[in-house]
Amino acid sequence: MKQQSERLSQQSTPGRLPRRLRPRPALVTAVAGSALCALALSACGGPASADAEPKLAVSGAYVPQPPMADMAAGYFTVTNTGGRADALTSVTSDAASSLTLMRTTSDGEMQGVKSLPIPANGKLTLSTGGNHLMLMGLKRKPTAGQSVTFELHFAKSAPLSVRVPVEPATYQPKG
Ligand SMILES: [Cu+2]
Repeated sequence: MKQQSERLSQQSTPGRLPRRLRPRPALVTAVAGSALCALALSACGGPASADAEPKLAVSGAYVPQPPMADMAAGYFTVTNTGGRADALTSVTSDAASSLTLMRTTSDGEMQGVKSLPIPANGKLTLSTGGNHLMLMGLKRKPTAGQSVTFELHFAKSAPLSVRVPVEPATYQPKG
């Protein structure tokens, strides 16, 4: 009966609380919110070994404003938090008729490739001087402040559509 009497005393307490302790509804909402966050975290952040599928996300995508109107480059990172590898097999865009995945060899030469690997629990990075996307047959010259759309196609995962900002030619990505 101890619990019941505590509950009773709690119920009767608010009326006697000093004014500064009264905004209880806000407090209750905050607690419920953090409980939901904890649930979501435990649902999504489980051990990778229990997850035999690739789980992909795209970040840091941009197109530097090209010097000429016939060719541009695209850069982005694909992060795989799943326990299975995947591969980027092609990219399509509303901005260009021909997009080619390229890698830069150790001699500094560019080479078109059919796909780029995305390791399990790893990432594929397209960045200046390394792997990149070449856009040819531009429908119009991409200008800083605009954006284009990339649709990324993968060997296993469903395609991902990404809105990609056009940055000034001198843009340096952070990190
Ligand atoms: Cu290239």
